[in-house]
Amino acid sequence: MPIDVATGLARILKQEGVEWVSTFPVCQVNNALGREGIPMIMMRDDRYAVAVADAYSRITAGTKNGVCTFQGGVNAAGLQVAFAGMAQAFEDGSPVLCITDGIPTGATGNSQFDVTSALKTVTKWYGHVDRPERLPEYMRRAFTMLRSGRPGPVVIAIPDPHAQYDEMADPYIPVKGSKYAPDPADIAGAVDLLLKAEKPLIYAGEGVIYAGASAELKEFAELVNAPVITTLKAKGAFSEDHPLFVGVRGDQVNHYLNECDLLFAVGSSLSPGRFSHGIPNAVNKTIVHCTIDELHVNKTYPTAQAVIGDAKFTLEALNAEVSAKTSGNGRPAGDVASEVKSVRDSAMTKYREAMASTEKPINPYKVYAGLMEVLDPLTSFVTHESGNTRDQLSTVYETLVPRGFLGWGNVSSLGFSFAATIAAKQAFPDKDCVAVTGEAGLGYMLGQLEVALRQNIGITVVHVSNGGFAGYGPGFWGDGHDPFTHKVLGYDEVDMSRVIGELGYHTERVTEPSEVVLALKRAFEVNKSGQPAYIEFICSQFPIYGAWVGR
Ligand SMILES: Cc1ncc(C[n+]2csc(CCOP(=O)(O)OP(=O)(O)O)c2C)c(N)n1
Ligand SMILES: [Mg+2]
Repeated sequence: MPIDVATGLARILKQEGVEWVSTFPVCQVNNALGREGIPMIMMRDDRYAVAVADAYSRITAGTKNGVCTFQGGVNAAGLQVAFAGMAQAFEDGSPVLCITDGIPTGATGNSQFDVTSALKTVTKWYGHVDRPERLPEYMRRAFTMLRSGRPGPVVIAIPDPHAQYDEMADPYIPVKGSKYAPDPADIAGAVDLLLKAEKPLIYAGEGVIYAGASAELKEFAELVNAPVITTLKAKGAFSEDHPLFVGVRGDQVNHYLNECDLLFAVGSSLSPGRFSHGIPNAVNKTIVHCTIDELHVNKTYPTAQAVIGDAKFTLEALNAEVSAKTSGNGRPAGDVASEVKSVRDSAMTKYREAMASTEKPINPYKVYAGLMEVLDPLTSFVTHESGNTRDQLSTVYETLVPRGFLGWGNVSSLGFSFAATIAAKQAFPDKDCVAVTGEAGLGYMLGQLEVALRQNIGITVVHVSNGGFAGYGPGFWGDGHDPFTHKVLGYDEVDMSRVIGELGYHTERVTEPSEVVLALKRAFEVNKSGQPAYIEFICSQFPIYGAWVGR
């Protein structure tokens, strides 16, 4: 049967279980998606089209693949804006499928922006479907890349959506991703080092979440009786009410990163970046590095023992090896958990005080305490923005399950939280989904707010409204680091709750600390009927949070 490429693509997406696609027009395959009955969530710009699909892939830990479409080809305006979203997905390793128009044969080389070379810098794989009959082959390869190895974005470019091919010549069969288990000799080496160590520390990364290995991580931590820290992106990989959980950041994390003699990393690239820890005094520590990709082994620090493979297979093998070498007893218990508790309690004291604050303007930690009081950690989704909401929530917000909180950003591109809550509501329609933002993130998402109304997506945007970029300008914390660029019109000049209320959101402007919990409850109540909410909390600038540990 002859079929056009765009229709073939739509059918393949359905075969692969794709339930919806995020987009910003025009992309030449969109009409076929519509005709084939694939719902489209139309965002209001191309970066957000990518970001929603990207977030969906993250939130579902790659068990589903977010898919987006945007304009490309000879008029690559959409693609140039979408580029920012792809760069972010590539930076954070998100398995999102991006579909765009390809440059037709005979039209290459006419524009200044070189699509092919640009896309190769932000993708795991770039597939330009140069002949219509190659569509099934390219889609098989795309889904193989999305579901195997280190996650990352994949682009499919379609130069001619109307070109015909024979659908039955190479019938499409959905592909399965593959995982690999580590070398048993590396597992033995890792466990030998671990059992020799006096103060091991487990450093868990997002690979644990992608591998669905939280249960295996818990078993491992308990068996070897070692404290656990998680990266920002892995927040929730290890239940934060567990007695061996140290934290994501803050003085207690500093304490353990400094005093450990062996750092046992699982599912992390161990890259010291802007929003992650360095390993202090690394030359005097033993580093065991369990990762899916050799790219990260021996990066920055010498790796004493690398273990390359899927985090779940790795942890299963580690658990078996530790049990075998310790007659099933694991490492002796000692008083690790009680030490974790006391180090953690003393580090958390100042934040717990801020969470109980009754001062006005409202202390931002009071808002986070309200979220923790109102939300059920098992049936809610919270995410941060770039700025203090990231730094503060990742210091104090207690997460009990993977993706109960989405931490994001090796570098964190402002505005992503709105995309993340839109995606979260698709992944978990029954969960309360909340984005917590400051002024800057809100500015990015303003143009997108209409989407939640149009699509009846009942999410809540919590705005920590403090009139500027906190800590950038002067205050009780000192001079600030960007004193020339920190002020925006604040709550005294603009009432954002009225602005956004006019759009049709349920909005409130909260000045009283005693109203925090009640306002949040009202927001989550209206969300149930599909109405989005925006709550503006009039807050102080309070740039206090747990630090990242330096090298
Ligand atoms: C795309 C992008 N550009 C620039 C930045 C740098 N940046 C990070 S946070 C921030 C300002 C945050 O201020 P606000 O949103 O008011 O949050 P607050 O810290 O005051 O709660 C800026 C400019 C960024 N993270 N992402
Ligand atoms: Mg602010």
